[in-house]
Amino acid sequence: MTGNTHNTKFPEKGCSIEYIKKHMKIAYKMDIHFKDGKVFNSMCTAPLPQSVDAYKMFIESNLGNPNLYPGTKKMENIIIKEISDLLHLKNGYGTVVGGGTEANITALWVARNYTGKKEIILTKSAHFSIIKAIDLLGMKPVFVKLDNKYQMDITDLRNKISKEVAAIVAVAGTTELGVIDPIEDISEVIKGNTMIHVDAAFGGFVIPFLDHLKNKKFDFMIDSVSSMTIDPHKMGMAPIPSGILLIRNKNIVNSIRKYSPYLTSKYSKSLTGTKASGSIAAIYTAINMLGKEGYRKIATSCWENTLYLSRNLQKNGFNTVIKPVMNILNISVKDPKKWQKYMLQHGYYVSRSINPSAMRFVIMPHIKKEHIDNIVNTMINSPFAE
Ligand code: 0PR
Repeated sequence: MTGNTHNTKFPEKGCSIEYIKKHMKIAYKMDIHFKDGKVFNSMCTAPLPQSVDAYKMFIESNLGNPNLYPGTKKMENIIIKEISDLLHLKNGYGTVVGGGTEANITALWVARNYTGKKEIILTKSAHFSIIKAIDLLGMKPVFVKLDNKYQMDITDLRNKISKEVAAIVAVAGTTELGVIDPIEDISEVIKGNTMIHVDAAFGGFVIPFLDHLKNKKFDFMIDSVSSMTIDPHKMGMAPIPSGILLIRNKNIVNSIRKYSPYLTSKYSKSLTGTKASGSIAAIYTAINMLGKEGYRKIATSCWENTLYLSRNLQKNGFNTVIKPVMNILNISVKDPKKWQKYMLQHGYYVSRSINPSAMRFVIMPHIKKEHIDNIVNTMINSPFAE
Protein backbone atom coordinates (compact mmCIF):
# COMPACT_ATOMS: atom_id res chain seq x y z
CA MET A 1 0.00 0.00 0.00
CA THR A 2 2.45 2.67 -1.10
CA GLY A 3 1.46 5.61 -3.28
CA ASN A 4 0.12 4.36 -6.58
CA THR A 5 1.95 1.07 -6.45
CA HIS A 6 0.15 -1.82 -4.88
CA ASN A 7 1.92 -3.93 -2.36
CA THR A 8 0.85 -7.50 -2.97
CA LYS A 9 2.72 -9.02 -0.04
CA PHE A 10 0.92 -9.72 3.24
CA PRO A 11 2.29 -6.89 5.46
CA GLU A 12 5.06 -7.93 7.84
CA LYS A 13 4.05 -5.23 10.32
CA GLY A 14 0.87 -3.24 10.61
CA CYS A 15 0.77 0.38 9.48
CA SER A 16 -1.01 3.32 11.05
CA ILE A 17 -4.76 3.76 10.67
CA GLU A 18 -4.13 7.26 9.27
CA TYR A 19 -2.11 5.72 6.48
CA ILE A 20 -4.78 3.10 5.79
CA LYS A 21 -7.52 5.75 5.84
CA LYS A 22 -5.60 7.88 3.39
CA HIS A 23 -5.66 4.98 0.94
CA MET A 24 -9.27 4.20 1.66
CA LYS A 25 -10.18 7.80 0.87
CA ILE A 26 -8.54 7.38 -2.52
CA ALA A 27 -10.56 4.20 -3.08
CA TYR A 28 -13.74 5.94 -1.91
CA LYS A 29 -13.17 8.78 -4.38
CA MET A 30 -12.77 6.26 -7.19
CA ASP A 31 -16.17 4.72 -6.35
CA ILE A 32 -19.51 6.11 -7.49
CA HIS A 33 -21.88 7.39 -4.81
CA PHE A 34 -25.66 7.47 -4.86
CA LYS A 35 -25.77 11.06 -3.57
CA ASP A 36 -24.22 12.31 -6.83
CA GLY A 37 -27.49 11.50 -8.60
CA LYS A 38 -25.84 9.70 -11.50
CA VAL A 39 -26.67 6.08 -10.65
CA PHE A 40 -29.76 5.02 -12.61
CA ASN A 41 -28.81 1.35 -12.89
CA SER A 42 -28.93 0.16 -9.29
CA MET A 43 -31.75 -1.51 -7.39
CA CYS A 44 -30.06 -0.52 -4.15
CA THR A 45 -29.91 2.95 -2.64
CA ALA A 46 -28.38 4.91 0.23
CA PRO A 47 -29.67 3.18 3.37
CA LEU A 48 -31.26 5.03 6.29
CA PRO A 49 -28.36 6.34 8.42
CA GLN A 50 -30.09 5.03 11.56
CA SER A 51 -30.14 1.56 10.01
CA VAL A 52 -26.42 1.77 9.45
CA ASP A 53 -25.92 2.67 13.14
CA ALA A 54 -28.12 -0.27 14.12
CA TYR A 55 -26.03 -2.57 11.95
CA LYS A 56 -22.87 -1.46 13.75
CA MET A 57 -24.45 -1.98 17.17
CA PHE A 58 -25.00 -5.68 16.42
CA ILE A 59 -21.82 -6.13 14.40
CA GLU A 60 -20.53 -9.14 16.38
CA SER A 61 -23.75 -11.09 16.69
CA ASN A 62 -24.06 -14.23 14.55
CA LEU A 63 -27.48 -15.78 14.27
CA GLY A 64 -25.86 -18.84 12.74
CA ASN A 65 -25.53 -19.70 16.42
CA PRO A 66 -28.91 -18.38 17.60
CA ASN A 67 -28.97 -19.28 21.26
CA LEU A 68 -26.07 -16.96 21.97
CA TYR A 69 -28.13 -14.07 20.69
CA PRO A 70 -31.68 -14.27 22.04
CA GLY A 71 -32.07 -10.50 21.69
CA THR A 72 -31.14 -10.52 18.00
CA LYS A 73 -33.32 -13.60 17.47
CA LYS A 74 -36.24 -11.74 19.04
CA MET A 75 -35.73 -8.84 16.62
CA GLU A 76 -35.65 -11.29 13.71
CA ASN A 77 -38.94 -12.81 14.91
CA ILE A 78 -40.50 -9.36 15.07
CA ILE A 79 -39.32 -8.44 11.56
CA ILE A 80 -40.68 -11.70 10.18
CA LYS A 81 -44.05 -11.07 11.87
CA GLU A 82 -44.18 -7.54 10.48
CA ILE A 83 -43.26 -8.55 6.92
CA SER A 84 -45.66 -11.51 7.15
CA ASP A 85 -48.42 -9.09 8.12
CA LEU A 86 -47.58 -6.83 5.16
CA LEU A 87 -47.63 -9.79 2.77
CA HIS A 88 -50.66 -11.56 4.30
CA LEU A 89 -48.87 -14.62 5.67
CA LYS A 90 -50.27 -16.18 8.84
CA ASN A 91 -48.22 -18.57 10.99
CA GLY A 92 -45.60 -19.12 8.34
CA TYR A 93 -41.83 -19.41 8.41
CA GLY A 94 -39.46 -16.57 7.72
CA THR A 95 -35.78 -15.90 7.87
CA VAL A 96 -33.42 -13.02 7.19
CA VAL A 97 -30.81 -13.92 4.57
CA GLY A 98 -28.10 -12.16 2.61
CA GLY A 99 -30.25 -11.01 -0.32
CA GLY A 100 -32.49 -12.09 -3.15
CA THR A 101 -30.10 -14.69 -4.49
CA GLU A 102 -29.87 -16.56 -1.19
CA ALA A 103 -33.64 -16.35 -0.65
CA ASN A 104 -34.34 -17.68 -4.17
CA ILE A 105 -31.83 -20.53 -3.89
CA THR A 106 -33.22 -21.54 -0.51
CA ALA A 107 -36.82 -21.45 -1.78
CA LEU A 108 -36.00 -23.75 -4.70
CA TRP A 109 -33.95 -26.01 -2.42
CA VAL A 110 -37.02 -26.45 -0.22
CA ALA A 111 -39.21 -26.98 -3.32
CA ARG A 112 -36.91 -29.71 -4.63
CA ASN A 113 -36.53 -31.55 -1.33
CA TYR A 114 -40.16 -31.23 -0.29
CA THR A 115 -41.77 -32.22 -3.60
CA GLY A 116 -39.02 -34.64 -4.71
CA LYS A 117 -39.36 -33.14 -8.22
CA LYS A 118 -36.83 -31.52 -10.50
CA GLU A 119 -38.52 -29.12 -12.92
CA ILE A 120 -38.77 -25.38 -12.39
CA ILE A 121 -41.07 -23.30 -14.57
CA LEU A 122 -39.85 -19.78 -15.26
CA THR A 123 -39.77 -17.11 -17.98
CA LYS A 124 -36.89 -15.21 -19.53
CA SER A 125 -37.74 -12.38 -17.11
CA ALA A 126 -36.73 -14.37 -14.04
CA HIS A 127 -33.62 -13.06 -12.34
CA PHE A 128 -30.40 -15.00 -13.04
CA SER A 129 -30.31 -16.09 -9.39
CA ILE A 130 -33.07 -18.57 -10.35
CA ILE A 131 -30.79 -20.00 -13.05
CA LYS A 132 -28.02 -20.25 -10.45
CA ALA A 133 -30.38 -22.12 -8.11
CA ILE A 134 -31.46 -24.54 -10.86
CA ASP A 135 -27.82 -25.20 -11.72
CA LEU A 136 -26.70 -25.70 -8.10
CA LEU A 137 -29.65 -27.93 -7.24
CA GLY A 138 -29.36 -30.11 -10.36
CA MET A 139 -32.88 -29.09 -11.40
CA LYS A 140 -34.26 -28.58 -14.89
CA PRO A 141 -35.55 -25.23 -16.25
CA VAL A 142 -38.76 -25.24 -18.27
CA PHE A 143 -39.21 -21.89 -19.98
CA VAL A 144 -42.69 -20.46 -20.50
CA LYS A 145 -43.16 -17.68 -23.07
CA LEU A 146 -43.88 -14.08 -22.21
CA ASP A 147 -47.15 -12.58 -23.42
CA ASN A 148 -47.44 -9.19 -25.13
CA LYS A 149 -47.30 -7.47 -21.72
CA TYR A 150 -44.01 -9.25 -20.93
CA GLN A 151 -45.77 -11.35 -18.27
CA MET A 152 -45.84 -15.14 -17.95
CA ASP A 153 -48.08 -16.43 -20.75
CA ILE A 154 -50.87 -18.45 -19.16
CA THR A 155 -51.71 -20.46 -22.30
CA ASP A 156 -48.10 -21.54 -22.64
CA LEU A 157 -47.97 -22.27 -18.92
CA ARG A 158 -50.94 -24.63 -19.36
CA ASN A 159 -49.01 -26.45 -22.09
CA LYS A 160 -45.81 -26.75 -20.06
CA ILE A 161 -47.15 -27.67 -16.62
CA SER A 162 -46.74 -31.34 -15.74
CA LYS A 163 -46.48 -33.64 -12.76
CA GLU A 164 -42.70 -33.21 -12.81
CA VAL A 165 -42.84 -29.54 -11.83
CA ALA A 166 -41.55 -28.73 -8.34
CA ALA A 167 -42.25 -25.00 -8.53
CA ILE A 168 -43.30 -22.15 -10.74
CA VAL A 169 -41.28 -18.98 -10.27
CA ALA A 170 -43.39 -15.85 -10.71
CA VAL A 171 -41.90 -12.38 -10.41
CA ALA A 172 -43.52 -9.38 -8.76
CA GLY A 173 -41.37 -6.59 -10.13
CA THR A 174 -39.12 -8.07 -12.82
CA THR A 175 -35.54 -6.88 -12.78
CA GLU A 176 -35.63 -5.48 -16.30
CA LEU A 177 -39.15 -4.06 -16.72
CA GLY A 178 -40.67 -4.03 -13.24
CA VAL A 179 -43.59 -6.12 -14.50
CA ILE A 180 -45.79 -8.24 -12.20
CA ASP A 181 -46.64 -11.76 -13.39
CA PRO A 182 -50.38 -12.69 -13.29
CA ILE A 183 -50.00 -14.69 -10.09
CA GLU A 184 -53.73 -15.28 -9.53
CA ASP A 185 -54.03 -16.80 -13.02
CA ILE A 186 -50.88 -18.86 -12.47
CA SER A 187 -52.36 -20.25 -9.26
CA GLU A 188 -55.36 -21.56 -11.19
CA VAL A 189 -53.15 -23.62 -13.46
CA ILE A 190 -51.09 -25.47 -10.86
CA LYS A 191 -51.43 -29.19 -10.32
CA GLY A 192 -50.86 -31.43 -7.30
CA ASN A 193 -48.25 -30.22 -4.84
CA THR A 194 -46.55 -27.84 -7.30
CA MET A 195 -45.34 -24.79 -5.43
CA ILE A 196 -45.45 -21.13 -6.46
CA HIS A 197 -42.45 -19.06 -5.49
CA VAL A 198 -42.94 -15.31 -5.89
CA ASP A 199 -39.75 -13.34 -6.36
CA ALA A 200 -40.69 -9.93 -4.97
CA ALA A 201 -37.08 -9.01 -4.20
CA PHE A 202 -37.68 -5.58 -5.71
CA GLY A 203 -41.48 -5.26 -5.76
CA GLY A 204 -42.10 -6.39 -2.19
CA PHE A 205 -41.37 -2.96 -0.75
CA VAL A 206 -43.04 -1.15 -3.67
CA ILE A 207 -46.33 -2.83 -4.65
CA PRO A 208 -48.05 -2.52 -1.23
CA PHE A 209 -47.19 1.17 -1.08
CA LEU A 210 -48.22 2.54 -4.47
CA ASP A 211 -51.81 3.71 -4.89
CA HIS A 212 -52.24 2.24 -8.36
CA LEU A 213 -50.88 -1.17 -7.27
CA LYS A 214 -52.13 -1.52 -3.73
CA ASN A 215 -55.05 -3.75 -4.75
CA LYS A 216 -52.84 -5.98 -6.87
CA LYS A 217 -52.83 -9.51 -5.51
CA PHE A 218 -49.28 -10.83 -5.58
CA ASP A 219 -48.58 -12.27 -2.15
CA PHE A 220 -49.83 -14.90 0.33
CA MET A 221 -53.34 -13.52 -0.12
CA ILE A 222 -53.32 -15.93 -3.05
CA ASP A 223 -53.76 -19.36 -1.43
CA SER A 224 -51.33 -21.27 -3.61
CA VAL A 225 -48.38 -18.94 -3.16
CA SER A 226 -45.95 -21.07 -1.17
CA SER A 227 -42.91 -18.82 -0.72
CA MET A 228 -41.71 -15.28 -1.33
CA THR A 229 -38.46 -13.36 -1.60
CA ILE A 230 -38.40 -9.72 -0.48
CA ASP A 231 -35.26 -7.63 -0.15
CA PRO A 232 -34.91 -4.88 2.43
CA HIS A 233 -31.62 -3.84 0.78
CA LYS A 234 -33.47 -2.77 -2.35
CA MET A 235 -36.55 -0.55 -1.73
CA GLY A 236 -36.59 -1.38 2.02
CA MET A 237 -33.95 1.28 2.82
CA ALA A 238 -31.74 -1.16 4.77
CA PRO A 239 -28.02 -1.58 4.14
CA ILE A 240 -26.54 -4.43 2.10
CA PRO A 241 -26.75 -7.36 2.80
CA SER A 242 -30.35 -8.08 3.65
CA GLY A 243 -32.96 -10.33 2.12
CA ILE A 244 -35.99 -12.12 3.51
CA LEU A 245 -37.47 -15.49 2.63
CA LEU A 246 -41.02 -16.30 3.72
CA ILE A 247 -42.56 -19.77 3.44
CA ARG A 248 -46.23 -20.51 3.99
CA ASN A 249 -45.93 -24.01 5.45
CA LYS A 250 -43.31 -23.85 8.19
CA ASN A 251 -42.89 -27.63 8.35
CA ILE A 252 -41.54 -27.95 4.83
CA VAL A 253 -38.37 -26.06 5.77
CA ASN A 254 -37.36 -29.21 7.63
CA SER A 255 -36.74 -30.77 4.23
CA ILE A 256 -33.43 -28.84 4.02
CA ARG A 257 -32.38 -29.02 7.67
CA LYS A 258 -28.95 -30.33 8.58
CA TYR A 259 -27.82 -31.70 11.94
CA SER A 260 -25.62 -29.08 13.66
CA PRO A 261 -25.04 -30.51 17.13
CA TYR A 262 -21.95 -28.47 18.05
CA LEU A 263 -23.90 -25.23 17.68
CA THR A 264 -26.47 -24.02 20.17
CA SER A 265 -29.31 -25.17 17.93
CA LYS A 266 -29.77 -28.79 16.92
CA TYR A 267 -30.44 -28.11 13.25
CA SER A 268 -29.31 -25.56 10.68
CA LYS A 269 -32.00 -24.67 8.14
CA SER A 270 -30.12 -22.12 6.09
CA LEU A 271 -27.72 -22.07 3.19
CA THR A 272 -25.10 -20.07 5.02
CA GLY A 273 -23.69 -20.83 8.44
CA THR A 274 -22.55 -17.55 9.90
CA LYS A 275 -25.30 -14.97 9.57
CA ALA A 276 -24.59 -11.21 9.44
CA SER A 277 -27.04 -10.27 12.14
CA GLY A 278 -26.32 -6.57 11.96
CA SER A 279 -28.74 -6.78 9.03
CA ILE A 280 -31.50 -7.79 11.41
CA ALA A 281 -31.06 -4.70 13.58
CA ALA A 282 -30.86 -2.59 10.42
CA ILE A 283 -34.10 -3.97 8.96
CA TYR A 284 -35.80 -3.72 12.37
CA THR A 285 -34.83 -0.02 12.48
CA ALA A 286 -35.95 0.73 8.91
CA ILE A 287 -39.34 -0.96 9.23
CA ASN A 288 -40.14 0.57 12.58
CA MET A 289 -38.84 4.05 11.82
CA LEU A 290 -40.63 4.31 8.49
CA GLY A 291 -43.78 2.27 8.96
CA LYS A 292 -46.26 2.01 6.10
CA GLU A 293 -46.51 5.78 5.97
CA GLY A 294 -42.77 6.24 5.44
CA TYR A 295 -42.51 3.50 2.80
CA ARG A 296 -45.56 4.94 1.04
CA LYS A 297 -43.86 8.35 0.82
CA ILE A 298 -40.64 6.85 -0.52
CA ALA A 299 -42.31 4.58 -3.09
CA THR A 300 -44.68 7.36 -4.21
CA SER A 301 -41.88 9.83 -4.67
CA CYS A 302 -39.88 7.28 -6.74
CA TRP A 303 -43.01 6.59 -8.79
CA GLU A 304 -43.66 10.31 -9.41
CA ASN A 305 -40.05 10.74 -10.46
CA THR A 306 -40.41 7.78 -12.84
CA LEU A 307 -43.41 9.44 -14.47
CA TYR A 308 -41.53 12.76 -14.58
CA LEU A 309 -38.59 11.12 -16.36
CA SER A 310 -40.91 9.26 -18.69
CA ARG A 311 -42.90 12.42 -19.57
CA ASN A 312 -39.77 14.47 -20.19
CA LEU A 313 -38.22 11.85 -22.42
CA GLN A 314 -41.45 11.35 -24.35
CA LYS A 315 -41.74 15.11 -24.87
CA ASN A 316 -38.35 14.92 -26.53
CA GLY A 317 -39.19 12.12 -28.91
CA PHE A 318 -38.25 9.03 -26.90
CA ASN A 319 -40.65 6.11 -26.55
CA THR A 320 -41.21 3.84 -23.57
CA VAL A 321 -41.24 0.05 -24.06
CA ILE A 322 -44.27 -0.32 -21.79
CA LYS A 323 -46.15 2.06 -19.58
CA PRO A 324 -44.06 1.70 -16.41
CA VAL A 325 -45.59 -0.42 -13.66
CA MET A 326 -43.27 0.67 -10.87
CA ASN A 327 -40.09 2.75 -10.59
CA ILE A 328 -38.28 1.11 -13.50
CA LEU A 329 -38.43 2.75 -16.91
CA ASN A 330 -37.40 1.23 -20.25
CA ILE A 331 -36.84 3.37 -23.32
CA SER A 332 -36.76 1.91 -26.84
CA VAL A 333 -33.62 2.98 -28.63
CA LYS A 334 -31.96 1.51 -31.71
CA ASP A 335 -28.66 0.76 -30.05
CA PRO A 336 -28.84 0.60 -26.23
CA LYS A 337 -25.14 -0.32 -25.99
CA LYS A 338 -24.14 2.86 -27.83
CA TRP A 339 -26.39 4.89 -25.52
CA GLN A 340 -24.98 3.24 -22.42
CA LYS A 341 -21.45 4.13 -23.56
CA TYR A 342 -22.43 7.73 -24.33
CA MET A 343 -24.15 8.13 -20.97
CA LEU A 344 -21.11 6.72 -19.20
CA GLN A 345 -18.90 9.28 -20.96
CA HIS A 346 -21.13 11.88 -19.29
CA GLY A 347 -20.86 10.21 -15.91
CA TYR A 348 -24.24 8.45 -15.96
CA TYR A 349 -24.82 4.82 -15.06
CA VAL A 350 -27.77 3.39 -16.94
CA SER A 351 -28.31 -0.22 -17.89
CA ARG A 352 -29.70 -2.19 -20.80
CA SER A 353 -32.57 -4.59 -20.87
CA ILE A 354 -32.23 -7.65 -23.05
CA ASN A 355 -35.86 -8.88 -23.15
CA PRO A 356 -36.75 -6.66 -24.97
CA SER A 357 -33.67 -4.68 -25.92
CA ALA A 358 -33.94 -1.21 -24.35
CA MET A 359 -32.26 1.43 -22.25
CA ARG A 360 -33.20 0.86 -18.60
CA PHE A 361 -33.49 3.33 -15.72
CA VAL A 362 -34.19 2.41 -12.09
CA ILE A 363 -35.49 5.46 -10.25
CA MET A 364 -34.43 4.85 -6.68
CA PRO A 365 -34.85 7.15 -3.64
CA HIS A 366 -31.43 8.74 -4.23
CA ILE A 367 -32.66 10.16 -7.57
CA LYS A 368 -34.15 13.65 -7.25
CA LYS A 369 -35.97 15.83 -9.80
CA GLU A 370 -32.85 17.89 -10.59
CA HIS A 371 -30.93 14.69 -11.36
CA ILE A 372 -33.68 13.79 -13.80
CA ASP A 373 -33.51 17.22 -15.46
CA ASN A 374 -29.76 16.76 -15.86
CA ILE A 375 -29.95 13.27 -17.35
CA VAL A 376 -32.73 14.31 -19.75
CA ASN A 377 -30.57 17.24 -20.93
CA THR A 378 -27.66 14.92 -21.49
CA MET A 379 -29.86 12.65 -23.57
CA ILE A 380 -31.47 15.34 -25.71
CA ASN A 381 -28.08 16.90 -26.40
CA SER A 382 -26.58 13.65 -27.60
CA PRO A 383 -25.45 13.55 -31.23
CA PHE A 384 -27.81 10.64 -31.89
CA ALA A 385 -30.98 11.65 -29.99
CA GLU A 386 -33.79 9.64 -31.57
N1 0PR B 1 -34.69 -11.17 -7.76
C1 0PR B 1 -34.88 -10.03 -8.44
C2 0PR B 1 -36.24 -9.76 -9.06
C3 0PR B 1 -33.84 -9.11 -8.57
O1 0PR B 1 -34.00 -7.99 -9.27
C4 0PR B 1 -32.59 -9.41 -7.95
C5 0PR B 1 -31.41 -8.50 -8.04
C6 0PR B 1 -32.46 -10.61 -7.24
C7 0PR B 1 -33.53 -11.46 -7.17
C8 0PR B 1 -31.16 -10.99 -6.57
O2 0PR B 1 -30.94 -10.19 -5.48
P1 0PR B 1 -29.50 -9.99 -4.83
O3 0PR B 1 -28.67 -9.24 -5.82
O4 0PR B 1 -29.81 -9.24 -3.58
O5 0PR B 1 -28.95 -11.34 -4.54
N2 0PR B 1 -31.43 -7.45 -8.94
C9 0PR B 1 -30.32 -6.57 -9.19
C10 0PR B 1 -29.64 -6.97 -10.48
O6 0PR B 1 -29.16 -8.09 -10.61
C11 0PR B 1 -29.29 -6.48 -8.10
C12 0PR B 1 -28.41 -5.29 -8.23
C13 0PR B 1 -28.51 -4.25 -7.32
C14 0PR B 1 -27.44 -5.19 -9.21
C15 0PR B 1 -27.70 -3.16 -7.41
C16 0PR B 1 -26.62 -4.08 -9.31
C17 0PR B 1 -26.76 -3.06 -8.41
O7 0PR B 1 -25.93 -1.96 -8.48
O8 0PR B 1 -29.64 -6.14 -11.37
